[in-house]
Amino acid sequence: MMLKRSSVIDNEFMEEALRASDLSDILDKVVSGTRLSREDGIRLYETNDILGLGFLANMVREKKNGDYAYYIYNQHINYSNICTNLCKFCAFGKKEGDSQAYEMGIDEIVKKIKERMGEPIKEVHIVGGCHPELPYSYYIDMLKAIKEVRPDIHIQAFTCVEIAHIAKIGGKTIEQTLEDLVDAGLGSIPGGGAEVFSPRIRERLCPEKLPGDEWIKVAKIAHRLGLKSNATMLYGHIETIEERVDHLIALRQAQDETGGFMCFIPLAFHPKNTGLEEIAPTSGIDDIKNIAVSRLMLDNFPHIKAYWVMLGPKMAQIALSFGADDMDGTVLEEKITHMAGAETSQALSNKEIEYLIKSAGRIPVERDTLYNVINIID
Ligand code: V47
Repeated sequence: MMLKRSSVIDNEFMEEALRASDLSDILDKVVSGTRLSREDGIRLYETNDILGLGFLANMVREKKNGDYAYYIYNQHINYSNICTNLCKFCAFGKKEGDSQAYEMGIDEIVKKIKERMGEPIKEVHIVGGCHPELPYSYYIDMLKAIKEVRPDIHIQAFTCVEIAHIAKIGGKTIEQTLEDLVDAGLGSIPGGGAEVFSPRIRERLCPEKLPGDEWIKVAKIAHRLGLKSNATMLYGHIETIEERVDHLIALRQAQDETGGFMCFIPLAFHPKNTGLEEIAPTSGIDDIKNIAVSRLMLDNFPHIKAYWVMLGPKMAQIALSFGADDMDGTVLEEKITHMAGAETSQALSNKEIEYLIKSAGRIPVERDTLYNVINIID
C-alpha cells in the first residue's frame, strides 16, 4: 500500500505544536524564508524535538523539490586505495606496499565500464586515494579512455582533495588541471574530502589532507570554470556541534559566492577497521538530525542527499520526510564505506530505489548528474 503524503505528517497539527514550542522563532524564520543563524543551527542540533525538526526541514524540502525524490542510474569506480594521507577515519586508504593496497590500470577501469555497457548507466562516479606515484597523464588518459568506450556517460570524478593532488603531481595550477581534466571528459566533481573543515579536526584526524579552506578554494575555482560539484560532511566521530554548524555555514557562504554546488551529502562515520574503532556508529537520531539541520542551514543548496550506502536503505527512506530529496543511485560497487564495516548491499536496482521512494509517499524521479529529469515515475 502506498501512503498519501497527508497521512505521513499532519501539517496544521505540527505547525500549531511548533508555535507552542521553543522552536517557534525558527518556524517563523523558515516560513518567511529568513536565513538561519549559527545559534539557530546549534539549537536545531541540540533539540530533542525530532518531529518538530523534521517538520521544519520538510517545509524547506517541499518548497524546493515538492514531492520529488531523485535518484540516478550510476556506477562507482575506486581506481586505487593507495594514499599519502592515511586519515584516521578511513579504512579504505592504504600505504604503498600494504598487502591490501591496489591500483587499477586504465584497461581494468575500461573493462569495468565495458562490463555494464548493456545497462542504462548515466554516470560513473570515480574517486581514489592521493597516490604518490601515478602520473598526471594517468588521470587524463583514464577520462579519455572512458569517454572513448562510453561517450554518453557523465563522469563525476576526483574530489577537491584529489584535484589539488593531481595539480601538484603535474606541477600545474588548479585552473590548468581542471581545464585539462574537462578537455579529457570530466563532467563534474563529487563532494568527498570535505570531512569537517575545522582545523582542530583536520589536525587530529587528517593532518596530511588538504586543509578545509583549500578544499573550498578548489570548489570555487571549479565553479568559476563552469563545473558543478557536490559537498559532504563526515559526522559522528570527534566533531562538536559547533564544528558541524561552522562547516555548513562555510559551504553556504561559498555557495552564495558561486552557486556551483548541486547537492550536500551528510556522511555517517563508519568506525570498523579505522583508527577510530572505539567510537560507536552513528545513531538513527543523529543521522536524521544531520539530514534535517543541513536542509535548514543550507538554504541555497538545491538538494540534500540521503546516501543509502552509509545510512542504510531504510533510514534513507525515512530521511525523505526529514529534508532529503535524493537517494543517490544504484551505485555498484562501493569500497570506502564497505571497508569500514558497512553492512548495506553493494547495489540497489532502480526498481528497489523506486519502491523505497514510492512507499515513503514520494514521487521517484530518475535524474542525470546535473539534476535534469530523465523520467518521472508516477
Ligand atoms: O571523502 C571515509 C568519507 C567520502 C569513511 O558527491 C567515510 O554525490 C564513512 O564523498 N565512514 C567518499 N565515511 C564518499 C563521498 C560521496 C559518496 C556518495 C556520493 C557523493 C557525491 C560523495 O567518504 C570520503 C570521506 O569523507 N569516508 N572514510 C568512513 N570510515
